Amino acid sequence: MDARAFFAEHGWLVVRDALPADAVEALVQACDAVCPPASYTAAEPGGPVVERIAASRAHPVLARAATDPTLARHAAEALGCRRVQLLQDTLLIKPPGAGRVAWHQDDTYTGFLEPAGSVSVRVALTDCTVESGCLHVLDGSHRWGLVGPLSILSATSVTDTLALLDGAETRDAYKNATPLLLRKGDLSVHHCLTFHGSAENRGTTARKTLILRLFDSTCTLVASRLPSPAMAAYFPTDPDGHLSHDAFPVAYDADSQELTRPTWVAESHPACPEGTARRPRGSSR
Ligand SMILES: O=C(O)CCC(=O)C(=O)O
Repeated sequence: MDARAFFAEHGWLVVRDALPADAVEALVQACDAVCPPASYTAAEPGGPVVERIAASRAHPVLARAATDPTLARHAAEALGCRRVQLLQDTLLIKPPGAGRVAWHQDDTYTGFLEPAGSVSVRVALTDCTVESGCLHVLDGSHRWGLVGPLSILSATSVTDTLALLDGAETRDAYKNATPLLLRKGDLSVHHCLTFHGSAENRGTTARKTLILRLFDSTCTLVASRLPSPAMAAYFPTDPDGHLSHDAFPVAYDADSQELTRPTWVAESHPACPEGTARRPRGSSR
């Protein structure tokens, strides 16, 4: 089964060895420069997950990776579209002891795009095991539609929307949770309607992940779903409602992209430690 067919059926996929080893090392160094390990080694049990939103603004290697076509191509293939744009990039670090990320669908937070045509591409910067609190997905849940209300640009924490299903349905769903076991350098892709969450890191080392949220360029903005008309200024569109390429850069275009080895490998890595966000206990967004 090819990647597109697998994704259409399951709502997630895994790509092994998605990047060359030196590219992965460059990302790890960039991650550690932006979020120095000394700043999060002492998490108490159930403590916060560290999240640095828009880390690409803090480091050139992360900036290049955020729109790297060799990564974004997996989003386009999964979605079955020609072109994808970057919505957001995030570094997520789960130090030893850090707590769970509640079951949710990303569309709860990104549902200002219509149709629901975005994915998260998650690059493993460390091995991701059950012990280190890897992501779990509910296979096929992207076909359930959105569960619960939208919570766009207003949420301070991730709400467990799986709990909104009928009790028996929720219990059955948990039984089918699939752990996405990744080795360093692998990546996973999940659909914005796929239920996912992660458990506490019971290991002794931090789990580090680079997350790129990418959307099909044919999606349009539903400005009425933004919290206020003023917010539309942050989501410039063309006359047809497609988000602008200046604000949301094209990361992969099947019609114009030549795939090459990532150009950001082996660059210098200046430290830029300020502004690290922490998810409160139970996770936030
Ligand atoms: O990696 C995790 O633990 C959670 C990630 C997540 O919620 C997401 O990628 O949307």
